[in-house]
Amino acid sequence: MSEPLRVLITGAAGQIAYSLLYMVGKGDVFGPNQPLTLIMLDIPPMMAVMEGVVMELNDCALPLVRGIVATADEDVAFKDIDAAFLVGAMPRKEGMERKDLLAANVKIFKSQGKALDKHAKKNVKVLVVGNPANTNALICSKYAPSIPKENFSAMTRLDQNRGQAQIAGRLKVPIDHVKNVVIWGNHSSTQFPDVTHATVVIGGSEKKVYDAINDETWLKGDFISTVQKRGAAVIAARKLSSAMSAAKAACDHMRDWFQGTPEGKWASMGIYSDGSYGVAKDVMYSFPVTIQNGQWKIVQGLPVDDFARAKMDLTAKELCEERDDALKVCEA
Ligand code: NAX
Repeated sequence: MSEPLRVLITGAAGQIAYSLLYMVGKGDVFGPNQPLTLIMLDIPPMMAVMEGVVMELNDCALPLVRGIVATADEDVAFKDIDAAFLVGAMPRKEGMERKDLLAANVKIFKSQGKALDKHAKKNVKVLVVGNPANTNALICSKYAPSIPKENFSAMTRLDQNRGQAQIAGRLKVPIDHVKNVVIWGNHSSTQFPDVTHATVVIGGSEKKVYDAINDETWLKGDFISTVQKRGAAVIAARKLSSAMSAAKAACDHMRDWFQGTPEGKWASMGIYSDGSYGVAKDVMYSFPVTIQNGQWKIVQGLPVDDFARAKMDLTAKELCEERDDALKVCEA
């Protein structure tokens, strides 16, 4: 057995972390033979709650968990970490404008970027879940210049999973028969869930999702808006935002990053844009990727029609605006 990996989960007293800690601790991300030290960060008022979560984690009796550190100190939390799930963020409060939320969260991710730069291993892999996830990941990376930009990412895997679930449900096939639904852009309502390149195994053979569903109006209409608005629909029903599904998506994202994407399957993740597909540079834009040996590569050469182009540009524009607003907050 190898040395324990040091894995940080922030927002550790929150609802996503409550599912995520268990999934990571039982080996869903780093494999069944990889021991772990779980490091939990939250803010001082949440220390008592976090202690309760630590009690429960201990009581889960997870053989891979060799140590637990629960702290409110970034200098402790980021020390020598191999992987970080940055979940903790300020929730939107009543009466708060979008820009107030952005400002509050940008400050958190600026501070955590600095802590990463100072304390983390240089090959640390960082997944930002806390919203606005793409822009938070960008800010975090900017304040951690000693860590390669490729090591920062934002989560759009929940959107991908939501898209695949919609298709599998409509075609009444198991979820793993659907692959390569792509999420382009921001994890927000401007994201573009794209099934143009997706396939499904149905009746024993692989078909394009477009042909299997044969309903362009739905695919270009309700399908897209259902995925875009799924988070709001869960809040309306549960009176709480997505948590179990967000934790599962974070695990899928990090597992693929560490262990690679299966042959022929793509994952969508928010990554530092190199300008592929004519997307603006210097934003964290969600692209389809394949991953080998811990390195992602954007899937290149997919045809982009006018419909897709317009949607890809709209979400890029929003990311550029978020970036500019966030940088103003950082520099103020
Ligand atoms: P909760 O409010 O349940 O938990 C958030 C936790 O973060 C709280 O315990 C809070 O004290 C902590 N926190 C706040 N500031 C912190 C700081 N500076 N350092 C460490 N911890 C800090 O929210 P939860 O439902 O767990 O959601 C967490 C974040 O995920 C939110 O920003 C949410 O919007 C975002 N989401 C992102 C998704 C994605 O697909 N990218 C989907 C799910 C989710 O909505």
